[in-house]
Amino acid sequence: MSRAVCPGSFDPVTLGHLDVIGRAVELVDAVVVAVGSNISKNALFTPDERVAMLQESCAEWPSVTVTLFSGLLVDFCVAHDVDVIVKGLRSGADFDYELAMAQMNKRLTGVDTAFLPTAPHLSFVSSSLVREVASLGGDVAPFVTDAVLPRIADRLADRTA
Ligand code: COD
Repeated sequence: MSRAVCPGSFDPVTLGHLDVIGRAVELVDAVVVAVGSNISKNALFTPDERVAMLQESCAEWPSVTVTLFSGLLVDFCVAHDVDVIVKGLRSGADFDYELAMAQMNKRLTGVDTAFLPTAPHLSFVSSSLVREVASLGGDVAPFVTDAVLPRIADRLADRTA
């Protein structure tokens, strides 16, 4: 059985992430979506909240499981029998950043990384821009699922209350 991991911060999950996860579903038997549990200063959602949003967003794919991870991604891969890391590439900047990580991960434990080119209509979508646009009052409905949208609004309302 082939198993891939789609790792990320997912703060919050966007349609760009889901496009990559959905395409990974077509390529392997099982997909583990691994949510990094490090909390950055600018985080909008807790790791557990990100897992919950991903579980809702991936409910249509029975072969997808969502879990938290901490520490090295390659250690997670060994512990969960992951054959391949799947990442999305939006730009040359993504490639430069991801290439070194892919090579390091390969060197550490032999796990390979497969890159999926972003869907053109989602190439400009990132969690950080969604957070910024939403926090400044812009409409992010085209970039996230119907389940995620109200959670962003609620969280931002809590922060300004
Ligand atoms: N279209 C296509 N792909 C997209 C889009 C989009 N619109 N948006 C995001 N993606 C892709 C990204 O390119 C990335 O591949 C993935 O989705 C996740 O993106 P983010 O932004 O949610 O997550 P990142 O990039 O912050 O996650 C980084 C990791 C947590 C995966 C990374 O830091 C990691 O592996 N950390 C573990 C520690 C470790 O092992 N360190 C050593 C590395 S060598």
